[in-house]
Amino acid sequence: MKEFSTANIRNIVLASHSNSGKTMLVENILNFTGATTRIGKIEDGTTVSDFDDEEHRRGISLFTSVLPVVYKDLKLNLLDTPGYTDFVGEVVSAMRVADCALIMVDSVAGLEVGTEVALDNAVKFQIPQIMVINKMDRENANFRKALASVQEGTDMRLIPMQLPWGEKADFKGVIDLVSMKAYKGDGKTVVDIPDEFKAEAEEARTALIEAAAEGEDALLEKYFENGDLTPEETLKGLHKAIQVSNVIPVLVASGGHAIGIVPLLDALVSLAPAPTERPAVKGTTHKGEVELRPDDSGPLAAYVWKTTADPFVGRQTFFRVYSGVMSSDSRVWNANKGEEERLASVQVPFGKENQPVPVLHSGDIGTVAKLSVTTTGDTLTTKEQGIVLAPPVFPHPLYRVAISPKTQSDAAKLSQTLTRLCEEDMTLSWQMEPATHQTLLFGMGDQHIDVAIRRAEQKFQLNINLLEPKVPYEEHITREASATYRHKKQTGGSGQFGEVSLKVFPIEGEDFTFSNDVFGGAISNNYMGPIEKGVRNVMKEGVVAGYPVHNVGVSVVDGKEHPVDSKPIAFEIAGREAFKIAFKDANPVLYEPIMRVVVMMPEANMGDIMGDLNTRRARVQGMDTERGRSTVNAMVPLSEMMRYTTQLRSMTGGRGHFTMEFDHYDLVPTQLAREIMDARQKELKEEE
Ligand SMILES: Nc1nc2c(ncn2[C@@H]2O[C@H](COP(=O)(O)OP(=O)(O)OP(=O)(O)O)[C@@H](O)[C@H]2O)c(=O)[nH]1
Ligand SMILES: [Mg+2]
Repeated sequence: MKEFSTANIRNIVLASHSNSGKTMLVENILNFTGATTRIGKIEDGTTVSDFDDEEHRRGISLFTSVLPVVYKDLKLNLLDTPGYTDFVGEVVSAMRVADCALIMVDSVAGLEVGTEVALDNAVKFQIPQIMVINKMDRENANFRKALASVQEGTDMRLIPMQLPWGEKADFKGVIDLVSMKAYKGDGKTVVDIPDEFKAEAEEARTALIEAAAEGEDALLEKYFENGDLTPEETLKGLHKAIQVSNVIPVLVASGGHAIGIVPLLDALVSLAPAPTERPAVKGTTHKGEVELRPDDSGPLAAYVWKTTADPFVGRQTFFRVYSGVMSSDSRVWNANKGEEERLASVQVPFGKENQPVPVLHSGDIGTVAKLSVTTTGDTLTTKEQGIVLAPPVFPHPLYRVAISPKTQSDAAKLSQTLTRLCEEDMTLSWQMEPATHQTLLFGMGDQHIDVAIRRAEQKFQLNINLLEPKVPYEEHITREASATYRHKKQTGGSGQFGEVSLKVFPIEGEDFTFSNDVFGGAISNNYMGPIEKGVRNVMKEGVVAGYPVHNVGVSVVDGKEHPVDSKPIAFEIAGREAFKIAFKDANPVLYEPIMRVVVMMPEANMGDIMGDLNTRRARVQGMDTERGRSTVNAMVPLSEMMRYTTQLRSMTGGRGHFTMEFDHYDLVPTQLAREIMDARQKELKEEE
């Protein structure tokens, strides 16, 4: 690929609800511009963008692909994101580095949850937007209806820049409201607007010109004077308007059938801002804040927005240059890690391929292979400058599963593989839960987890079983109790003897205290260590429900020893058993983690959500409704929230979201605690 300088680069993210046709639009654009010689299909797993086996298996995009398209001397870096909710992390990371968003809408479905997510993210990242009503060839396609439904769901102003030339099976092409011409099929053939569309086109053009005039004061003045703008002025105005106002120009296409490709590409070229037109980017250095402009002569600052780990291909690091240039065969400084990285060759990504180039200019997106310490969110810069660019805020993964390695060899590579998988994906995380001895994997939903597990299997040969995650309950006691236990084994050989009397009592503020309160030396001091060890071991495993013991004081009050048979192990066992008996007698209870939960949903779902929260033992602490969106704050036990991700999605048609963080531990209601304890005792019996 030839070299493109900053002014000739456009970074455009494609975002929408799943299935709106992003990947197929890109596929057809690639073919139309001569980048490929054949058009792949989703169903056959042959598109350039969806190259991963898992994407083929599922027939949807799972990862963002970078597809540069050369058109009219510009390089359009198209970032094809997945629309399926679980993979929203990919959308967030792509939006972080894009200068413009192409929001796609299915002409039959109209506004969908994924449309809202795409629009919300574009607004959050403050990138100008262009919309396409796509799949206009579909049975039941309805441009006006789709447009109206999206308009209902957003404060942005949707202004058609094109109209469909026919609909459904009769969709022939696109009527362009700037040139006031009709583009047939892919758009290479341009004709006059057919008579029956003329009136509609004139009317729509007026609205478009008005919106364009808002882009610049000079244009607005001219529009007031003449009542019109030239096509050049209209494009110039729209180009500005999408950057400074809340206008979204709306295009029309049938990407999968290559209808409307030329007018769409033309619109992208005229409307999408160059990197130089975007506001300066803020970075931090040890000297303070710096403002970066996409300028080759500026200090190097390249933000790493994506990493892929593959044991065969090696690690691929995707970056966007915000200032300076990235050159092959050079050294850069990873300011986050404080280490130097050697770049062999910088590359231009094209789906799964990478083409080495000597240099990538400011504003461009590229990859580099086999960096050693760099991970997503890092900044590559020079040691002198040490610039750091902030990563975006990713949604918290709240869907949890427990996993266990299938074999010994899987166990050996478990933590390393999980760490690598989580490095690739900022919405995936893992941790060991000491209270339940489980390895937990957190993701955005069941599909996300499923993909991660399959990747672990296929890429890293790590085989894992899925388990139900356990709630990290705690065992506490509520009153004082005492017990004596004698451990005695004196038949044949060397014997064992130890007797311990101890007292347990609830304490606050501290997890555990242990004191030697034996009078008159009934047992010698050096058996205290083993007794404490015995107690501590049971505390880890729990006594009544299999969960760790907390907030317990232990006082050893008496005991007996034998001049020959007493040894540390005997006292360890006696201490352990005495503790268990006393604990059971001290009215044990369970404590559970209580989460601070915030649920956000459309107002219409409020009643259902509140009703449902009630069944989850929630304590609602406040609610609020603003412009059709409601928010509920509540304290809810974690045990009731284990599958909330999926349940909330189904209650709200995917429009509900929630956040959740640990707040405190609280008492489990007696009946429920009884059930958990009984289940554990049954399990222990079965193990015997
Ligand atoms: N009728 C019609 N079908 C289309 C068109 N474009 C794509 N499709 C089909 O719609 C389905 C989804 O297309 P994709 O391109 O994978 O949609 P996407 O937006 O990339 O979906 P995600 O990757 O899940 O976000 C596939 O079966 C396509 O063949 C179109 O213009 N018209
Ligand atoms: Mg796709």
